[in-house]
Amino acid sequence: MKRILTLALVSILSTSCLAQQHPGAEEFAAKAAAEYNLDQQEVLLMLENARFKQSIVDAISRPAEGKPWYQYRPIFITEKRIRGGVEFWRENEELIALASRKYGVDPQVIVAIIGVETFYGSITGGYRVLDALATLSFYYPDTGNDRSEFFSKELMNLFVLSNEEGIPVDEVTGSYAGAMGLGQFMPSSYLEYAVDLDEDGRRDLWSSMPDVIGSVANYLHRHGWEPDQPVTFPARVAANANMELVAKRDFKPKKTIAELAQAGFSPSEPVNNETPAAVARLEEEDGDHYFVTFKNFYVITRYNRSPLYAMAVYELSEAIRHGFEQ
Ligand SMILES: [Ca+2]
Repeated sequence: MKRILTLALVSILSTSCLAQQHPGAEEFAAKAAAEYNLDQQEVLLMLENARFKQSIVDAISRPAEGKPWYQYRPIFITEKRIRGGVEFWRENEELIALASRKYGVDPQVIVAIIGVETFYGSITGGYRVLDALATLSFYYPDTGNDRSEFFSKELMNLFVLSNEEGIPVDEVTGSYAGAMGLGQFMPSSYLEYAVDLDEDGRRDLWSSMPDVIGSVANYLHRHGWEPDQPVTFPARVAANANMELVAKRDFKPKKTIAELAQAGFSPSEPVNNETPAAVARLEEEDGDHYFVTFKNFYVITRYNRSPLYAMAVYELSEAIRHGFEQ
């Protein structure tokens, strides 16, 4: 009896220490119980196990997307990554064809996303997702853009995911931002878009290649991918073009090609006048370059908001397709 009391006391003491260690943890656990029907005490104990990581704070403070395009591009568009993509496609040809057909997504884009995210599974991130999400929920650095609420929701979804799918919260690894597996799915995306393509009864984005490939395809499909349609073309820009139409964060196509032409932006290839599009600007060493972007470009930005990311995925996908068809 005494031993049980002692254990209970240790548990209570460590729980109260935790509140000091992670500001907001008690509130988080209460919310987990009230809104998600999770075990409050279990969540608290798990959070106690979460470690603050300065390296995660440092990494989120200097994302690659802060670079100009001419410095960002060579990170992802390399001979090695193109060759790796062709090999990955050949190795998983039937699965990729199956997912492409089933979800209506061009195969080279499925390959390129996995290539940009994790180099086809060879770099999936060495952080515990629990540490990453707890650090970014409770200690988000002052970068002028506080995303702690976003990460707090993802931390909650990690507990939900663990509860629903039996994924061990304190073991799973991912990126410094908490993205998991070969396709780098955040917990909310895992819950919403992961699929069990190999039909073994569980969605496994770490070690089931069918589930990984199917889930990436399903993610793009659910965000509106249009198969066999263009992603982007370079734009010809008139001297008096209306630069206010250049998108910064939101690449949802809101103008027709005809309207953009009137505003001074025309795609380098013929496109139906009624097609919705947007305009992106990317910085090359010799100055700004402009692109007419379509629905599919927007869909890629659902994976990562940066137009640099979408352009890198697109360029890599085209280079891989070229290599694959040779
Ligand atoms: Ca499965």
